[in-house]
Amino acid sequence: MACHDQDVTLLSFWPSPFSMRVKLALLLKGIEHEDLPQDLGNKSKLLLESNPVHKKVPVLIHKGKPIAESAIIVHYIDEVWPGTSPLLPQDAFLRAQHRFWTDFFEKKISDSLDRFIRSNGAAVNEEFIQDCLLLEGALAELGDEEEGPFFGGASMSFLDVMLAPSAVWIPALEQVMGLKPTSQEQCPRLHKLFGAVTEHPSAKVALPQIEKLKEFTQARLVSDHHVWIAKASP
Ligand SMILES: N[C@@H](CCC(=O)N[C@@H](CS)C(=O)NCC(=O)O)C(=O)O
Repeated sequence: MACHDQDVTLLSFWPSPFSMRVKLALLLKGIEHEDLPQDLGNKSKLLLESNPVHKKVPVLIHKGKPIAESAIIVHYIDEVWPGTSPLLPQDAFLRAQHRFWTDFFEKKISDSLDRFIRSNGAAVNEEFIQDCLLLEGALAELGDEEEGPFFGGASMSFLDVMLAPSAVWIPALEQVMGLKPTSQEQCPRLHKLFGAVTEHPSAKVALPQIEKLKEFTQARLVSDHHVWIAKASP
């Protein structure tokens, strides 16, 4: 059931994987919100005032108070609107595992993808493959395959929300820039998870179509790959 009158605004940018995470968490929780797409090439006063430290999206403004950084925002959403099934596990050890693998994803996998893009597809991605294999191991250990494809089993958990944008970004980078991701044989569970993400009703709304991301990536490559994120408009 949707939560109304919550006074929630999301400052976002549609290709941003970090914005996608927050949008997905809001949709999973049924939280009514206003989405204000931002022009990152010409940052609004609202964005600069709401995130004066990093000046980046996403920012969630709840009752006039801004919160920045996607993982912190999703955590906040889960605390304020726990609902019947919180995104973070009840068990403290499992919660720590979700934070650990989120941190791992940011520092290793997300960083590899970023370097790949910034080097115009030239960076060797053997490290990326090894890191995906480690994540596959974590999914085999933490996610109950009989319950469902996600780290959270049948439903998306915190870590699934953190990883979800990769379900559209990795294929887009593969098809436009020649990224070589892991095969289905190497990472069967991750492939299943990303497949389930693309089929999930909330993710279908929160994440853009792969085709749209491909067009975005292609256009940025043609203009200037060094500033391709900053120059884009929604
Ligand atoms: N660690 C941040 C990363 C946010 C981020 O990098 N946002 C990008 C869009 S994908 C941005 O706003 N870039 C504008 C800029 O760097 O000036 C998070 O998790 O929210």
